[in-house]
Amino acid sequence: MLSYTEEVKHALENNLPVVALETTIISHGMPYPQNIETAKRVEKMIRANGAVPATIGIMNGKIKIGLTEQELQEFATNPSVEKVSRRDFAYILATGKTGATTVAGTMIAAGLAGIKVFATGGIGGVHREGEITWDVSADLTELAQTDVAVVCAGAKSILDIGRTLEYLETHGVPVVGYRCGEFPSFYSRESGYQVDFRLDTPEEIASLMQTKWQLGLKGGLVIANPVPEADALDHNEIEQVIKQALQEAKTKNITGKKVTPFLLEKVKQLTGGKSLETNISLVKHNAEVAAKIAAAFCRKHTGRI
Ligand code: PSU
Ligand code: MN
Repeated sequence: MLSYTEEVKHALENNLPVVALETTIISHGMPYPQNIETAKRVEKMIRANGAVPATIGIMNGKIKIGLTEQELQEFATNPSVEKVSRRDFAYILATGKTGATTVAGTMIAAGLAGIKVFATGGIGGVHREGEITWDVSADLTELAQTDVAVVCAGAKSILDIGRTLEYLETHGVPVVGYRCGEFPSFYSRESGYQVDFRLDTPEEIASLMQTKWQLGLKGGLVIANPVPEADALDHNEIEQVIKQALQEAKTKNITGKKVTPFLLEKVKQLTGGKSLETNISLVKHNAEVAAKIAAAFCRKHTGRI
């Protein structure tokens, strides 16, 4: 069921560093043409930092590990591409539909392919008022069970960050700050919450990953990498925008898997596109850091240190 591009196949067979990338961010997280431009630039960034990019999605009954340019284009432009989390995975695969994988969906595929590092924008989490709606992203339960390190810019404050971190603690998922002590909130470098552990080098992160998995402690790690200072948005300003977006989602009765894409699009509109620039910048930065971590993990793993 797994289908690899030549480049990814060669890298995996030769124990070279590989970084997984998701497709939901392309199909449901950004508008065209910025989505395809970003997808290509992110792949380039990973290659420039010594790793091979593997963008993951589902097509024609196959789990694609690595996409051709034409396939990337399909994810970027076809509005009928489904959003695939753990719940949807088998259905989309079995029916031959095209599915863009979320953080959870991409972790499942990366886990099957033996890819240990994954770069994304932000992880899903416990939504605000989640104690009433029970809207908790399957990204969190996936992090609890699948052995992949997820490099992200934290979680958006469309979520309840405090409860998201509590959930991760309960499930034994380490939240590591890469060169930061505060957990970032995607558009801004602040959230008011601390990370569990701060580490300052890719080598230290690779050591933590290796030790965790050698101990048989199943599950992922969150590697929080704040958006570059120059592209960060003001925390208070974005908070106002998010409140407005959440209000509109409530009025329009948006529920289930539509919630996150709806809020992302609203925030983009309300910031006049500024949030999209920030989004692109942080994804590229995450790709760079993920490539360095993948390279360090490979060196450790193969004893080439
Ligand atoms: N957060 C972002 N951008 C995104 C997503 C989250 O800042 O594109 C996407 C990711 O694919 C993530 C998914 O895994 O949304 C979470 O969706 P849900 O809350 O429905 O689990
Ligand atoms: Mn949800």
